[in-house]
Amino acid sequence: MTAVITDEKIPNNVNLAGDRRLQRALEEWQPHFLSWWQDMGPVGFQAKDVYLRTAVSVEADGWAHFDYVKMPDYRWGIFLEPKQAGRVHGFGDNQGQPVWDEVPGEFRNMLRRLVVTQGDTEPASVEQQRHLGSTAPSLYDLRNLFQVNVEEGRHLWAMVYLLHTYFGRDGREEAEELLKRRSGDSDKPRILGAFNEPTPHWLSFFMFTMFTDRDGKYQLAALAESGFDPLARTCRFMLTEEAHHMFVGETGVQRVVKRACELMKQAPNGDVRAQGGIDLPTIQKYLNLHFTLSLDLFGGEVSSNAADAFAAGLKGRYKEDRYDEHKLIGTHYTMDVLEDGKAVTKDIAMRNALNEVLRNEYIKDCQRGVDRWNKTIKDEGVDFELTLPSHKFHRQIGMWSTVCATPAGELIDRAEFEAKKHAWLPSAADETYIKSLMHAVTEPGKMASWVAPPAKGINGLPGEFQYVRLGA
Ligand code: BYC
Repeated sequence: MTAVITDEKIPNNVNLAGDRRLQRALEEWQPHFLSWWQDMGPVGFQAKDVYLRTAVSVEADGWAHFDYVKMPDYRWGIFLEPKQAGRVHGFGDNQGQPVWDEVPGEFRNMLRRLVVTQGDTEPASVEQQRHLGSTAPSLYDLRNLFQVNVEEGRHLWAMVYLLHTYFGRDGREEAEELLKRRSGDSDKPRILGAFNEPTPHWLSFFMFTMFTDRDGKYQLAALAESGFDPLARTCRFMLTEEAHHMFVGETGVQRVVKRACELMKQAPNGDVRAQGGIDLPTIQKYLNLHFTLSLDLFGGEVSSNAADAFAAGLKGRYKEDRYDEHKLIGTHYTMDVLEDGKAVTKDIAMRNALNEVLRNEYIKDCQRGVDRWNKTIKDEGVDFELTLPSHKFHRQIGMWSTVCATPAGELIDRAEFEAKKHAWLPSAADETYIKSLMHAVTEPGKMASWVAPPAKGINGLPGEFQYVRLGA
């Protein structure tokens, strides 16, 4: 069961060949996926050899194989973590009962909605990033972009496998719809807000992979607890790949921060922009933007959807087994809520507060990343600190979307927010400046002016390795 069959049309460890109907259905979906990839995937590099990692096993040691591959030939496959014998529901109303191998009828719609929402984000991010290849700051970064893109494509396969296998005709229809919606399209937008925002340049890409992919980590971890066992096993393996995406984001921003510090020290007046770098206050504005867009992805602060999904045993908390109590009846969460236009602290029934509980775990993880960036700044001998803005600042989903707040979390009126917002969020002029820096650097080992080289290469290879063969 756990061995991966790689010589089939669709590599898999789910014995696809043993279910001819399913195999046929997925083999019919495959050309639609490839046609979407050609139309909406990375622009301009489809015929190039890229040094990519491909999942070939679900074993922790040696699950990946690295080699040159042309992206349309990437072996997108279906991999589930091995089944744990005797696994039981870890939380919710059915805690202690055996997990489900089939979709429970009464929760079918809720489960399909979760799978479709998760699935929709994967192609959306590829669409958002499709133009970045032509301005990559190095071959190393170009390769990392494509690695992230092909793996988001595989994550789409993971959700489509669940839709085809467990949801019959409507699952197949949803799988087609996943290829029809388009990021940012006013007629057929992607489902969640942040996945309709543009990723117009590499600073956005690094912030996106730091903050938005990290939402992916927390949502996948919550679904990895699911009592619907195929979903749990699928998400567990997806998390293995997700770690590299957040690495790309965190180290990407860290390299921009390091370069800013180096340039501050080089010029007598410390003017980073005059030397083709991105100054720390501008980095702070993009941090503010992408962090808050990602906070929205956790949904409303008080949510009956979250309560229902937990009660049903479909979506748990981050690392559910760290908690002592798993039913959450009669317990409360103390949190900030908005009442008569004012922020007050209240006890909210725990099941209804679960989006906020997950968001707060996520915020702690983001803070750890920001602390590492601040260590870089300190090590460079520069006096500056990056900070995460308040969860009340610049929100578009949930209760804080109805008010305006400063990055420190003080509620202010809209006129004051509008007057000050470009001190806190990127302005059109910032955006023009950042875009003016974006030029492809294609000589192996060389970097654009605004970013420091990585500490090490991919898979133990040197920084000057030819990660993408542009001449090929
Ligand atoms: N934008 O009860 P509420 C990733 C809707 S990222 C637009 O407050 P709920 C990745 C909501 O659908 C992880 N609409 O929230 C990263 C509902 O609509 P309906 C993706 C939104 O339902 C980088 C209404 O508002 N995975 O993997 O508890 C690259 C009230 O909802 C938004 C998942 O999200 C929004 N931001 O929570 C690639 C996991 N937020 O039903 C990939 C699956 C809420 O009234 N999804 N709404 O029409 C979920 O668990 C939940 O759907 C959410 C929302 C956490 C998103």
